[in-house]
Amino acid sequence: MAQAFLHNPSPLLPTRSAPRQAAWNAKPPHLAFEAFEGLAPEAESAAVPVAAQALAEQSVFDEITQGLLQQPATISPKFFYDQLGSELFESITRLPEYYPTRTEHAVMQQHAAEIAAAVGQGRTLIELGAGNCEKARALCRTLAPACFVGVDISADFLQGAVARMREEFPHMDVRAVGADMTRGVTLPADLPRTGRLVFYPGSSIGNFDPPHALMLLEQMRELVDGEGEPGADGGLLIGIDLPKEVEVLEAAYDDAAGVTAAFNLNVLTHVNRLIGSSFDPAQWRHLAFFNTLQSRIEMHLQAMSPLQVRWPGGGVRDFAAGECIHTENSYKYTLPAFTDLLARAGFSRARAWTDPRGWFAVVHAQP
Ligand code: AVJ
Repeated sequence: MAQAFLHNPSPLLPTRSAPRQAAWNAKPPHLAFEAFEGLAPEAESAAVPVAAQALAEQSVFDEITQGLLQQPATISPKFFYDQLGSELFESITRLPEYYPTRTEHAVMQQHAAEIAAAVGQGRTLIELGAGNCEKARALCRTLAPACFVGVDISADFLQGAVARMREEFPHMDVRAVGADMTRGVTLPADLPRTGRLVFYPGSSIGNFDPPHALMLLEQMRELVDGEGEPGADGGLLIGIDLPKEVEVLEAAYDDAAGVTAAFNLNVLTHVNRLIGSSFDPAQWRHLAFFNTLQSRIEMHLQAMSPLQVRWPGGGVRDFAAGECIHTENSYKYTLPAFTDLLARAGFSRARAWTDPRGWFAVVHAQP
């Protein structure tokens, strides 16, 4: 069964022991094979009950209000994606400054034949954070999977996208799962356990700090292992945004047209709807910068004057002028750092494709 992770109180224990044979690099750098060995002794993965799939209202209220009371205040980036937020994110992906989506697309196009050969045909394709399913649509044309499962926190947005997938691929078994990945994904019980390909594009893994990214990758490894099915022969295809010039990174998260600012500020409107709080987005401004030490873009909302935010049940938070709410991290991993994380999550084989500038990588990993 899928495990809950962000709420897992136990230490992050690697769950794999047996080192696999390394497949050494015999390709030019932009087609690099990454190889690694098993790193850790056998350890029991902590058994945590599967969390409810639906966004339980009480837990959303608790999660958001706890974040607002922290020092500094935080709002999880998963709350960006209401209907408008999902649409604003779609607009971001078309901005001239926002290179990740189109670079990932170019990498997938450029190396389509090799990627298809590596991952295999007729699979059960499971896309996490599927959104508009645009990337899966392109992948389905080359991979002809037997089954497609779109998983996204924005269930309504996903329904429309999945309906369009059914139209384009009438012979494919198409499913939609509305789920908050950070609480564990429960797939339909009748889903094949062998030949699964988990697809996690867009460098969304970068939204999690490395310990949480490790837990997510472990959960993905569980899913591709067919949740314990012997000979499951599964894989993971994942997009990774790589470190690059700070100017390029910062422009991508602070575009001239202000779409990213609108996207960031929209989280306040969404939070007002979710918990009944009193945020006035006009009192806040968008901040984005690269934190070099942590190799991450940080997005914040900064109060432009002293203000107070209230919510039902007597909740209140005062903000001084200039005080910030931290809304997002977007980690940029080097390929060696990321393949190390994959290895610790139990993926012993990985192969990466990148663009000529080395801005973005698509990685195929197998247990
Ligand atoms: C969807 C997490 C990949 O971090 O680049 C885009 C979200 N935030 N602009 C990213 C985002 C601001 C995006 N991910």
